[in-house]
Amino acid sequence: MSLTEKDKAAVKTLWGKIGKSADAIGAEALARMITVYPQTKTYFAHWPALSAGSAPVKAHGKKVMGGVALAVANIDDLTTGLMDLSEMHAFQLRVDPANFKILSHCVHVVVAGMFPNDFTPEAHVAFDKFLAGVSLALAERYR
Ligand code: HNI
Repeated sequence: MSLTEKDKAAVKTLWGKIGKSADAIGAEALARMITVYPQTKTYFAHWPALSAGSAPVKAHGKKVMGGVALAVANIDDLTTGLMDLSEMHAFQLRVDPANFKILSHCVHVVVAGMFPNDFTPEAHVAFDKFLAGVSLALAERYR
């Protein structure tokens, strides 16, 4: 399942197109996640507002996509690059790693909707492998 050099290049090309919209992508993906998979809301119960477009949803969407940007920068070694984030999700936040797949799916849906021309089948498969790799790296410290 590891990314080939071709996959890495495709992810970087896609990120070159979508990266500047990362905040909007993150906010929309997070809003979708809590709407479509309401069980994920338990992790954000301490926020004052949990609706789409609310300030915390926007702020957190931006943070999450900052994590994705970090992953793009560390695409050759996701495990090491995301170790601190994995540590935080495992021990402080205690997020069930099954949720990484759910959020990845929401990010896909949003990118496909916002960038239909850039989200070619080739970009899609590379991005899918990449986000699966990100999820695996984030799960590293759970074991
Ligand atoms: Ni996640 C905080 C990145 C998936 C719940 N998360 C962060 C931060 C980053 C981040 C970056 C901020 C860290 C810091 O404060 O230094 N999260 C990511 C990435 C993914 C992801 C890259 C997957 C692609 N996180 C998830 C999922 C959930 C989740 C799927 C729960 C369903 N994350 C959290 C929570 C916080 C968090 C909760 C703390 C938020 C807060 O401010 O209270």
